Amino acid sequence: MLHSTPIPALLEPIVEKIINGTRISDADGILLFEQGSLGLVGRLANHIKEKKHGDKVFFNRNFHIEPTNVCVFSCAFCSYSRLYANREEGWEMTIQQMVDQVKKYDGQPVTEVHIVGGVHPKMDLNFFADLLQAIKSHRSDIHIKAFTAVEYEYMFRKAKVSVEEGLKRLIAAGLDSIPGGGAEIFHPEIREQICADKVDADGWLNIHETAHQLGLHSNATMLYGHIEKYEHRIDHMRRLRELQDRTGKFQTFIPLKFRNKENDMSHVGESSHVEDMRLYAIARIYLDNFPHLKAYWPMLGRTQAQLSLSFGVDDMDGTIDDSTKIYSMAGSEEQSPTLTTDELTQLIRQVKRIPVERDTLYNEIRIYEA
Ligand code: V47
Ligand code: SF4
Repeated sequence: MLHSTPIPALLEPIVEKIINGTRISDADGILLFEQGSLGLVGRLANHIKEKKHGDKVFFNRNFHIEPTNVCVFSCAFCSYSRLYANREEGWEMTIQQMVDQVKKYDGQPVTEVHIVGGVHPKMDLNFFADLLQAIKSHRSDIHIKAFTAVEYEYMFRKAKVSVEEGLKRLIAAGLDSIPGGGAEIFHPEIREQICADKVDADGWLNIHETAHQLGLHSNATMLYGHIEKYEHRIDHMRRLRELQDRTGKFQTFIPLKFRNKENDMSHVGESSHVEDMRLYAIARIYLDNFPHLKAYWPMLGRTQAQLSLSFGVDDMDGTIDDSTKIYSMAGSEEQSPTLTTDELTQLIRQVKRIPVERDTLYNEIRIYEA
């Protein structure tokens, strides 16, 4: 596979490990970030991706609901939230308004609703349990992937319930799985500078571990390309890899490229396209126990997401409609993040991959012609 490529002597033992399917160490991961060329890490990641999924690239049909952009927290990278004090600039939806959004998809073959928003002090555990129940009573077959660990930590603390109790209550109301947001960068050196006041690494990981123990699957993200160093990325992925060794219930790792418009970190430059692809590739190599790696095209841009399919990515999220505002507000080139299924499958076919529509749990719904 790699015989025609000259490999720097320092990286030879790491390449050997990867080809033999042996886990790489943290030091190996850092060395790949420091010394691995785009061509080398890309080919290695592609080798792993093809071993796991062949030429398949997954996507799902989903839509977003964002209950509010009012937030009690003040993450420096966030272009989306409006502090509670300034909430005249924000929106707050009622349960009825959100059920009406679900109704817009009546008769359409969407399989998932992704619910995520700011942390509004008045939207509590009861409100969200009622919301989930109302959605399920209208459409019982839809998979509800809802709320980040940040929202849960606040919701459960306010309701004075344990993580286990809170999650059980929401599962009874209709919760099916948990999205990967709020992870940002776990290492306190960085977390304290970019999102000091919200749930910390242990809290985030504990919520996901408890969810896994209760039978839910979840995803994990990493906000990269700002002030973090390579060792912080590896530290972040190590914590996820360790938890995954214990539970096996993470489905997808989703690197989120930091976008710098209209937030308190606008002075920080954005990562280059080459660095984005190297990150995807090294994540695919390091996270050997994660089944899937997702390129979230509304944040990355659709052409970059298409390119990432040669760097270890096997999932392109969904055909999201324009109800999500987080990314356009942060300066992504995707100002109206909508892709029809035809457009998405076309992007996948153009790079000689096979589009596969999946549900949230990666059951295959339809394999398209190559
Ligand atoms: O946690 C906020 C990120 C996340 C910016 O699980 C930013 O399937 C870049 O987690 N630049 C929320 N990123 C979204 C999220 C997600 C998205 C898609 C799919 C899934 C899934 C999860 O958005 C936040 C934060 O990391 N974010 N601001 C910004 N300026
Ligand atoms: Fe609030 Fe989430 Fe924005 Fe942080 S990233 S300020 S928690 S909406």
